[in-house]
Amino acid sequence: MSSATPTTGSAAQAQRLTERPAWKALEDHYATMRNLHLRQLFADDPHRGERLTAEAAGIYLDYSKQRITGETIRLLMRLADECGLRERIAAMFHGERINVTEKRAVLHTALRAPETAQIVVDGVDVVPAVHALLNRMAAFSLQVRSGEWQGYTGKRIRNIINIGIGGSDLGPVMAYEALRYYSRRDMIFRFVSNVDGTDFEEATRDIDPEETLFIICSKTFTTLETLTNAHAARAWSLRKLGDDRAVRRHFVAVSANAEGVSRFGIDTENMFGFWDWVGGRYSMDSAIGLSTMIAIGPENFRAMLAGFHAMDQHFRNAPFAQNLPVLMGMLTVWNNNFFDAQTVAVLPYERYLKRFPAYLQQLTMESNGKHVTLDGTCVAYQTGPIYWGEPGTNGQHSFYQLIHQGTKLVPCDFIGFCQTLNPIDSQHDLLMSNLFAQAEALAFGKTGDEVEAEGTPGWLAPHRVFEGNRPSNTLLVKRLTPRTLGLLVALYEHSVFTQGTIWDIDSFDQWGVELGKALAQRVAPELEGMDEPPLKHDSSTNALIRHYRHLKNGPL
Ligand code: G6Q
Repeated sequence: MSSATPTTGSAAQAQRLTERPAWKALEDHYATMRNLHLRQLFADDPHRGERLTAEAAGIYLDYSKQRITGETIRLLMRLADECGLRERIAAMFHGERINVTEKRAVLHTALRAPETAQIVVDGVDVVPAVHALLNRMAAFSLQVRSGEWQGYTGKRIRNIINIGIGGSDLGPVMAYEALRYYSRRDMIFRFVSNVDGTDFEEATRDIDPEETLFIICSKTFTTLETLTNAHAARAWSLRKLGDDRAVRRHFVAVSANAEGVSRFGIDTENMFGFWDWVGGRYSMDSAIGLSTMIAIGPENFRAMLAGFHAMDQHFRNAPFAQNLPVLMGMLTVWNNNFFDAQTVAVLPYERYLKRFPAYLQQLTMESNGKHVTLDGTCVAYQTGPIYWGEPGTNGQHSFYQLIHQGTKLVPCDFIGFCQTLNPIDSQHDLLMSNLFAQAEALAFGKTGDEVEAEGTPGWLAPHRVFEGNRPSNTLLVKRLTPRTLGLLVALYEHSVFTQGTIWDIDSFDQWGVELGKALAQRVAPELEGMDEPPLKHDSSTNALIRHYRHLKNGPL
């Protein structure tokens, strides 16, 4: 049920976050918690490690290594209630226009709703259209996978190149890498996003245009990088294929802009659409996931959607204190706003999730990197933290030093799987022992006494002390499958929404990307040609442009 007028936040939002009773109670509570050590908290409660956990749909969350007590959770849940989280969740699932600055509904959850669901936007049930599109994608994917869809010269398609950027790239790349185990190994999948010509060149230098299909992914079909690369792709294809008619067999588009697609020369019969209620960074299970579906097949893609949906249901229905996204979101608020943690490290102990932190960077930071509330007032508190990370164990030999002994508090999300997809001797146990050990070391550290008892000389002892008390979550999942990937992504999506609701910001717009884009359009013509253009920027930008032009036009 969409509302005709934009929702400007529930009545609950009228009160400022820092004025709320639960916020004030959390401030008092923080004063009692800030010097408490996890060593003490675990000593006080022998069952803490079992008690402060939650499990849903096959994901086990251990949050006992957070600097919290039962009281912290109680207060955080009270804050969630006071901020109207329950109503906001309902508003999102019902298709209200909760993206207020763009006046849009936010319905990525409809993309994975079962056929039996009914979700009405502007008087129309969107579920049949979602499934019709999924069926078209499936039919096309099967044609490509079986070889029935041939290139212009009759050759089988062996290479899929996805061209898109931001939300039209990061989800597809992450999902392909994450589910590579399930993918067609006799096909090549590549992703071109950057306007840097190197991206396109390296993706195409060793493949044959006769066997290559480009998927041009752009919701707006106006994005500079994507259109530039799409033109490069057409020129590259036609250099070998020679005939404009070849475009039909080698280019498909995913877009909401049919006019733009046909202007580019792609037959709209080869276009997969989507809707304005799907935000770019929430679109990996829309038609933007076409490359994923071709890679892993429609059945696996649907299993991934089922995973997303299971987490949606859990988020919508589970009591807050057992609700994984709510717990993770509220713990992030606790660390961010009370312990003043500036970042969150996401540390998957699973090589296939190597692009997961990069994917989460857009999901979290484009969503919650905002400085005004829904009604345009400047916030008086911190909003979204910086997300970053790398797969374990590699990170251990790099930045973990700072997490263990640096002066900054870096809350960590460890993610591990109990069954490996690639068993080699006992390597998986080794990998997982590192995950468990790192979370343990961060929480409990090593005291000066312990260091001395090992016979460490006095001058070295301070360097070997680990103060501990560094918070982490551990997420354990049985096995990495399309379904569990869907569960994990939806878990973070809803955790982001939970955080945004508390901070009273619009997690679904992205005005912060506009200014730089507009300025680049002004600069671009100033870099061209041989005549020195008049420059009207600040002295730094002017000098940089002159320096660039000088070297660019000089000898090699
Ligand atoms: C995501 C953003 C952004 C968007 C890209 C690509 O939420 O909206 O990352 O996905 O700018 O946009 P197009 O798909 O329109 O090319």
